[in-house]
Amino acid sequence: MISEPYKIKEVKKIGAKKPHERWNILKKVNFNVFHVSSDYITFDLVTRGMSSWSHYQKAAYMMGDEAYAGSRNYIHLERSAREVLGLSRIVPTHNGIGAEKLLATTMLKEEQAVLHNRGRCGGLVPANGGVSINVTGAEAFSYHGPEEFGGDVDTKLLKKLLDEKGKEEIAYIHLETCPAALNGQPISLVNLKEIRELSASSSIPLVVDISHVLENAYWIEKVEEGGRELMDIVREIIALSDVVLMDASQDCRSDTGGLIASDNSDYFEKFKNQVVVYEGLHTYGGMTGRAMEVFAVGIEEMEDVKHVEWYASQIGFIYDVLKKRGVPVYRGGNGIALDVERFLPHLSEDDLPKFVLAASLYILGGIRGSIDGGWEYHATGEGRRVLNLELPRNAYTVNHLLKISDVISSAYGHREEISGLRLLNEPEFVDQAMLEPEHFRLFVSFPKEEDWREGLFEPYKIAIFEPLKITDREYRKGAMEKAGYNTFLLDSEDVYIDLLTDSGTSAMSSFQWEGMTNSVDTPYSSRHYLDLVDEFSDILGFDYIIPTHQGRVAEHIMSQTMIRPGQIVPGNMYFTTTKLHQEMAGGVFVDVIVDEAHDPKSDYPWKGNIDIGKLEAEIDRVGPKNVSYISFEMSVNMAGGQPFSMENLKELSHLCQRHGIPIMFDATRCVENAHMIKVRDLEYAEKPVREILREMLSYGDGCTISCKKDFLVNMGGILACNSKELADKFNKMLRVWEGNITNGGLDPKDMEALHRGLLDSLDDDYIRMRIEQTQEFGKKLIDAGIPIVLPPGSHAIFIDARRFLPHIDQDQYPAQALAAAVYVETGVRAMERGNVSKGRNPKTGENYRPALELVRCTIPRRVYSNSHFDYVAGGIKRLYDKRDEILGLRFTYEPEVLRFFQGRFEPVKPQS
Ligand code: P70
Repeated sequence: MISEPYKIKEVKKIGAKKPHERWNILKKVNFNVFHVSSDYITFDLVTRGMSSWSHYQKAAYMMGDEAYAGSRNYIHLERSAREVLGLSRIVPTHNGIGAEKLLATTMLKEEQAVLHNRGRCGGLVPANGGVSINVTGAEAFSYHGPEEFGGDVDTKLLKKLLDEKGKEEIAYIHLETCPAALNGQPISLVNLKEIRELSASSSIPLVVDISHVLENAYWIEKVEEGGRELMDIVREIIALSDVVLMDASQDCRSDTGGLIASDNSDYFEKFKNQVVVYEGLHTYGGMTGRAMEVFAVGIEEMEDVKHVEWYASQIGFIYDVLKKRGVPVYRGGNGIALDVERFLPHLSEDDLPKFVLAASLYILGGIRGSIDGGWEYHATGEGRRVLNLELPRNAYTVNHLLKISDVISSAYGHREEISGLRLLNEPEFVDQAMLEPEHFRLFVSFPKEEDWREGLFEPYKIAIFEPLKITDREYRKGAMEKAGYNTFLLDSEDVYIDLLTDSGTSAMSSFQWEGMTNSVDTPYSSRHYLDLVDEFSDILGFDYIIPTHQGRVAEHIMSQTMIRPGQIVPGNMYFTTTKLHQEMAGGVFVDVIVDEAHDPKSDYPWKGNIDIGKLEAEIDRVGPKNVSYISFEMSVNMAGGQPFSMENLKELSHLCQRHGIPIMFDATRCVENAHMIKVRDLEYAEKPVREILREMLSYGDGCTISCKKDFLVNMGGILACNSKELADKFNKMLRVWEGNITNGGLDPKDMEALHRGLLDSLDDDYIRMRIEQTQEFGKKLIDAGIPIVLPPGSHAIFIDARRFLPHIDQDQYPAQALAAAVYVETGVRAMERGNVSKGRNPKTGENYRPALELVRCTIPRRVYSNSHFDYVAGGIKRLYDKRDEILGLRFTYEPEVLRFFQGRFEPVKPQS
């Protein structure tokens, strides 16, 4: 699997600090990473409660009934455990420890032993007077790799102990699937079956912790049971156990929760009676109703095994990168482990190398490894040998993994300069340890600039994901036929990667959601409205900010207010809705964009510029009074997402000043244009995007914005200007056409999301990453020889269908045919922007046959990872290699207006 079986639905900011800042942060907490606040952590490599939820789980979180007894959520949890896992009798608990507590307090008597494969036991066995005995082979701590099943029990040793001690002295056998302390090394099915027999013949109960059962089943299928269904293996493991424990925060990706289950009615009765002592009632066990609901959905989603396959491939990816770079690393079921002894061989045990490595990775890259529990174990016991870096599920992208690998390999490259830490107190637990650098100096050298990959990573992690349906070619062929070869008519459910538009398709951030959750409802004035106006006015610099429900309404109001019938409206290439509203107001749109914009092969960097000569000629032709305003679009959509330059804008501003003509921007993609200026104009290289944007807008008189693009919301628009007289006119229309002047027809929640989306969009790291993603995707296509519009733009890549399919005449709609073929080949949805969109000349009835016959692959913000784009580029390349097979299309149904939305087609069979 090369790309995620999900898309990103909500993102959460991650800490971004510089190494020297992190050094100071770490010093304040006595060089113990456990105590660093998560705000300063970039990559928290611990799995418990750290995975991302599916959007169904997020919805479930809102559905807690919070009844004390017999809640609906418990009934749901009980049903999913039964139906998915075959567990007929469960007792819920507040987390994994809660489940183990019920086990230890009911099944363990003083001085009895617990035989286990857990690497390290928690404190519950000793706390209840028992002794834990590790029965894994000596091999377990040599960490070969998951295919070696390091979680296996030494069955000879087990048999010996069972025979010697018997059921008087042994309480139970406690196995973990992929024990975390053993770097998630799985246990084999063969071994499990042998243990089952031994435990049955000695009448000693077998307890299996299934928190990591999916990863475990993954390796069983790979090595022992090729071709078998993973869930079938999971259910077999469960059926082998007398008692099952589960921490909901692992395979089920919950934040909290757990359960204990047993078919044995005696055990079950004991758990049920004990749960009221320690956890809660047997129908909630210390979980909120909403936590049970999330857990229940998590169990159901275990059936979607492509997630565990993706998880394994992510771990494999990071492992392979590190291995190739010579770093001493092991691969486990739930992450990787670094071999401390080989990483820092020059340090002695007294130098506390494991803690030194943990602190170094934090300082160098904001990574926090997983170290908690008993101090002895990590400082002097088996645990001292490896530093586990667990990978949360569905939370990080390939860029994150590369960054993590870079930090680790950079630390490894400088390992000899790393010196030790020493202990200042006598801790019993890791969280108590206070450390300081030896020799009173920095114990790790800061990286030199050149040591770092230029590679970027998203300044956020995945908070919520949406699972995607993976379909095959045959299925998609049928779906495309059903949709009449028009990608607009596909069900989004049948689409794997949706590149139809970047409009309203962004993933919101938890920061945006936070504001929406605490919203007020009123159609009149609200803090959401007031904050929105303040923030936009401050950032854009316009005095009057008027919200609208989306962009085209702002265009309608501006056009109706500012255009006198017969006036011309010069602009840098048309946009459909903009031009439509200008014409409806009686204006005549005149395209004054530079010629390069119409040439897909030209790689001129400022294809969004206005040709000042052309414009002057127009002004001379009609006279300045007959020009209503200049309609100046940022990051010109139809030209391929092409920016204009600050120089061009300044020149335009001079010209318009002279003639008294207003400049009204379409600032829909203004942040992207500002970033392009930063990248392509040396004078602006060091300036924050926010400042560049402010300067750009200062040369104009007002703007319309479809906020559904750059401002990271799913709905919203803005109309802005500096003139009170104009604003009054805008508001007058707004009241009639949209809603109140205090909401423009927007839900207050959406205004709050917009206010916060504006702030999110001006994060320089984010916008750099966003545009780099588009550019990289463009480069991949260019390298594969695919003809695209040059240079790659900011919000989309446009494929030149004429050059892709030279054998198809434009009247057989090559761009339409190509968009359909891309879908069938890859499950990716793109949009036709060519002959079909342009329509027919009403006089002649002929198609316009425009110069640009394009397929637009538009990139939603914060939704897809670079892995997704590797997949898309690979698929388009495959299609390009068999492009001769693609047939032209003809209409079977052709609407009179905007035919691209509803039109239906069929392939034209070649004449033999
Ligand atoms: C797209 C979307 C919307 C848009 C725009 C610019 C530069 C204004 C608007 C309108 C949606 C779309 C619209 C018409 C045909 C196809 C697709 N562009 N200015 O996918 O804003 O949608 O909020 O009313 O790009 O490019 P709104």
